[in-house]
Amino acid sequence: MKTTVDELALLGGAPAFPEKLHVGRPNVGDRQAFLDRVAGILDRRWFTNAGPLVAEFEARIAGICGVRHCIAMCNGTVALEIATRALGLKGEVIVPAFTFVATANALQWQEITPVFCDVDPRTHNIDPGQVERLVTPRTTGVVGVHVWGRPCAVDALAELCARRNLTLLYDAAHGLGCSSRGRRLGGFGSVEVLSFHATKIVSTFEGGAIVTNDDVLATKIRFMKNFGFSNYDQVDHLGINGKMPEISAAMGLTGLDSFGDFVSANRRNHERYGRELAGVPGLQLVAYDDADTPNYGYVVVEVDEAVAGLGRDVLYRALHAENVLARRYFYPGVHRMEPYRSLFPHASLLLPETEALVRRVLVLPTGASVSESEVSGVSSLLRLLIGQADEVRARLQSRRAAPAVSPASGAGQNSARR
Ligand code: T4K
Repeated sequence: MKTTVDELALLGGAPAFPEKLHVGRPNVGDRQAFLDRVAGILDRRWFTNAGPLVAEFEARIAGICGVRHCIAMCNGTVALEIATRALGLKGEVIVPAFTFVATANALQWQEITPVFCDVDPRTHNIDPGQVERLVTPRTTGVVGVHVWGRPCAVDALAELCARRNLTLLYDAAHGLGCSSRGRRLGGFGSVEVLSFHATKIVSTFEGGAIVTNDDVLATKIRFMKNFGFSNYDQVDHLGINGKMPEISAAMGLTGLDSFGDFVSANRRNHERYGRELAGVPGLQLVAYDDADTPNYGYVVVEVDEAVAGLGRDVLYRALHAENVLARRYFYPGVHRMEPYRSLFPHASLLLPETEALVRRVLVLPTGASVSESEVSGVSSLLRLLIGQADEVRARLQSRRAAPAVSPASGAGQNSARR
């Protein structure tokens, strides 16, 4: 464990971790169970198109979400696109600016205008009060995102959308197994969309799903993700290829077998970070609401530079230099990414909370492959950095002032610049 500023990799010391420690390292589960399932796929010679493993995976996901239908897909982004198309959204759709870019891209890709909404700084989720102010005659829907698996203000959004005659759907990419006051994510709005990307708590390598209680919509979505086919030779809707292959379902089922263990590992890490970072000035671990059931998939801290003495970006660089690949999700905000930055150059004026949040948030490594001692190691680095913030700042300043010796020498050569 490092105890002095001189040891910090940002200032020329050796990295604390010999291997890179990732935020989104996949959870694997029982390797042999996965390989057995793969052997079954090869034996059956049935690789995709409504295979038995996909059907089993869909049934288990529907069970977890407490809904009647799950339609598995090739990824969460295509699932969002199919969902918005199946729901007939057009014109303008209101989305939070604090989300992964895929939420907005799924709309823009279909020439639906994403209208960026600010978030509640406490929950990081779309603010229903702001949604109301953004509704225009062209608005057809609202996409809530359960950021970090923390449920949106589902009741307020449902009331608002019913009153304004808007379609409500949710991007629940982070939300598998989470619930809001005893009500499971997956059953809110017209549909909810899940992601099973490698970085998600349950992975299918790439993958996603639409879950819903609407029988008619589910049938339509099922056709749409298979080119529109409703039968041999019969196409009833414009469709696309959004199918999940069997090998992905094999991985997903293997992950689901260990889902409880993954949640426990995440929870153990989250609680350990909580204990280790308690009382560190200017560092606030984002807590999950007691009334909700989270999957603890993300460990998120907010950095208050005025109190910590160091800004989020210095901590980010310092951790990267130590091989801790913390992430700044969702910096700089979707509204500041192309094409939105050019299309809506003044969007930030309406997004003060998002603008502040994207400069404060740091996501730390967790998952079943991250051990408690690694959590301790990351936490001790943050304690050292903030505990010695004045010294770190002074040293960084003097390094900036000093003439460079050679491009490869000195601090930061291990630090990623992303
Ligand atoms: N909506 C929301 C709210 C989302 O967060 C996402 C995806 C979507 C929709 C869209 O769902 P999908 O179409 O992806 O199913 C990552 C993921 O690629 C993305 O799925 C996820 N959200 C987002 C939050 O994180 P990047 O750009 O950060 O990916 P990347 O390659 O930098 O990897 C993230 C970390 O995970 C790195 O530290 C490396 C590590 N990693 C990654 C992979 C792929 C591994 O250790 N192993 C791996 O195999 O987006």
